[in-house]
Amino acid sequence: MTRVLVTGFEPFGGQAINPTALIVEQLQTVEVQQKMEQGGVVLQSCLLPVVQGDSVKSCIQAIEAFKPNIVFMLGQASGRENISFEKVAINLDDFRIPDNAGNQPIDQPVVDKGPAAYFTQLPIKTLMQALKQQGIGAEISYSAGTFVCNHLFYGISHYLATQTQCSAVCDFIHVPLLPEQVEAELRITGNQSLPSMPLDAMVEGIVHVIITAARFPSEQQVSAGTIN
Ligand code: PCA
Repeated sequence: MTRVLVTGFEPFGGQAINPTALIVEQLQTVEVQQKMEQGGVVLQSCLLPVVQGDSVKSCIQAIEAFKPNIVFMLGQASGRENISFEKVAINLDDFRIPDNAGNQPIDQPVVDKGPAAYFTQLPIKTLMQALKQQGIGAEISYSAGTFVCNHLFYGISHYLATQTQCSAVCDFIHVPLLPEQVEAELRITGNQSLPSMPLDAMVEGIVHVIITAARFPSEQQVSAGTIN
């Protein structure tokens, strides 16, 4: 059995909901748990605060208690159209808005004297193709931003690379807004016509990603490069 930990985030930035909190809730249903069992997966999920430092600490606690083989961290990315697999975590906090505890670091490292970046060890192009074959929009992203999602991705990548008790691999996955968030986001940010994805598609996609990743497939040699 492959042990998979999935994390979601609380709402932030003036939104009342975060799709990843709802996804994490849906992953706990009996129906999903049965699919996981059939797919050879022991799944645990938890919710993290959108807070510098605390998000990483809570996730490390969950890792140490559950001892996963794979960690998927989920976050909301307003403006993204597809489920996006993050390739790279950078050692930089440069928060556009304060986090949920009021922290707003500017140009600070996530980890003092840590390496500039970590690449995910998971075969994310294979995972992307698996989603596309299901008819779910998916892409590779080469920037997780410089807010709490990147902070968590970098913090956990660094933790897994530097400790010896747990040999898990991790990735960060950004999801679009839910349709019901688009109007609120327009009010909050003034951004018009933001793309969205229904919750059912997100849950179906994340379930498929977990079961595919648990087979530890090899990476596909396809280009997913972008110029932006
Ligand atoms: N998205 C934010 C932090 C929490 C979340 O869901 C981000 O992309 O950094």
